[in-house]
Amino acid sequence: MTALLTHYIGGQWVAGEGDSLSSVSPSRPDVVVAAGRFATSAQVDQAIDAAAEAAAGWGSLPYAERAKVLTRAAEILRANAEEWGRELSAEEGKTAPEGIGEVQRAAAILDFQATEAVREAGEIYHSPRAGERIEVVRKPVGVVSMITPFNFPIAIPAWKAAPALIHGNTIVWKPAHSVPLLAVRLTQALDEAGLPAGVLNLVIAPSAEASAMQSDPRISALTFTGSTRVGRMIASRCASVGIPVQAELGGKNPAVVLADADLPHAATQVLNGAFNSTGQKCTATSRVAVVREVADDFLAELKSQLASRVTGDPLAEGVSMGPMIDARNRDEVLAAVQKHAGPDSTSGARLLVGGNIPEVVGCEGGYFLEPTIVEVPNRDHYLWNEELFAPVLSFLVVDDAAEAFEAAEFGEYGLSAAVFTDSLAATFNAVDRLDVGILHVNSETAGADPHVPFGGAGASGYGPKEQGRAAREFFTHTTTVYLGRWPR
Ligand code: UN1
Repeated sequence: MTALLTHYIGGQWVAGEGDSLSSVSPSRPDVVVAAGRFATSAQVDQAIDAAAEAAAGWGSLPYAERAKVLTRAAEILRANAEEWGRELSAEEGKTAPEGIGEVQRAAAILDFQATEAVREAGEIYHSPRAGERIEVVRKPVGVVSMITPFNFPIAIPAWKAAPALIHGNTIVWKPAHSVPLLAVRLTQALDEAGLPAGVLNLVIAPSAEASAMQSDPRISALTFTGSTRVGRMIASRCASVGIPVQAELGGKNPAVVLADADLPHAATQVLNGAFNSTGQKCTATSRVAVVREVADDFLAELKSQLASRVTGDPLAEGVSMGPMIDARNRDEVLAAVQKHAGPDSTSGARLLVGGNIPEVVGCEGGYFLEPTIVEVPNRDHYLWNEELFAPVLSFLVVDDAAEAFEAAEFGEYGLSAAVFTDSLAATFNAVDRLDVGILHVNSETAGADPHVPFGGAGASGYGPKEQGRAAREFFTHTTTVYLGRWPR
């Protein structure tokens, strides 16, 4: 049954007044998962009005009151995790366990941010002057624009909205319109949990109609997750009108497999990192550097484990990988793999595994791509450096650990990296050498716990980190108060 897409403005569910809008299942493109009409620029403006009006009231509530709303919303998410997780899977294409897990993850994020109510609120410093102390207090920034991607349609919005809300800000939110249904579900949970009118406003709008979210003088901050290209465009627009931006951007995340690694374990982790969520994570493992000594054994291990992974209908039992998000992305990736590693390529790369559109019975026409592994000849190769956002893993054989770390460091991105080793020295070397936001020792590059900072270095990020307590850097500003004694 097709779900209804509506917008949530000033505490009311309203129909869009723009063009018609629908999302289809990427595994069965003839199935419409959700439909409605886009919001217009006038509706986006109403949403900004509502958020601006609600800001003072929400921002002056005690943290404990705001925390109650988050905790209740988390309970609602948990109660609906199975149903909404399956909707997520149908609309986005990740497997049902991944979809259900993501709804539960959103709940855990809301629960964690609610704990801000019982943590320290600021800092007190000594003063060099007698009778004075200096206090640093935190305040909400005001109205936050939130622009979120298709690939984590509820977890990423939760990790942006929960800290924005607990710290007293109000929100105007534009989700990716290819996967909008879970945005409606998260908003529904917050609405049922008692969020006051205007505090969060959801508008599913085309980018052009929502441009005021990047320029309106009532917007105090903008948080974005998506590609480096779009993130930088948004950041430059916002900079011209003084809106601070936090942006989580691309990645080309390496795994390094050293000679002392536990190869079966490393292979499982690398496959999880590369192919879970169809490789469509900014944290996905998209390249692996393996030292020559163990390269053949490691590749054999990857192939043998891959043989038992099933690509297919993401809602079916036992399937480990669903389709990509749309035909265009899938076809572009296929073309890039053919061009740079196909039989006619002279680049020295070769296809080791996959590289085709699989047949999936019952899901004919779905946007599937086989899990693909490509051997590249050196770290300068296109497929070692270009983020494809797809189930494609580049495989590079290196002489030793030093060369592996150099290859892992290579390029503009710096989101996440993984190192597989039993050696403390190699581990410390990785910590010192790899300029990344997240480093996994003996685990896959993807994943993010709600209580610790998340974000990348280099072209992978812009502005403060997300999640954990790091989130309050972006969603609050500070007032430094010199508290002097009354002179008498
Ligand atoms: C994860 O690794 O579980 O867009 C989360 C992304 C990241 C989130 C990754 N911002 O893929």
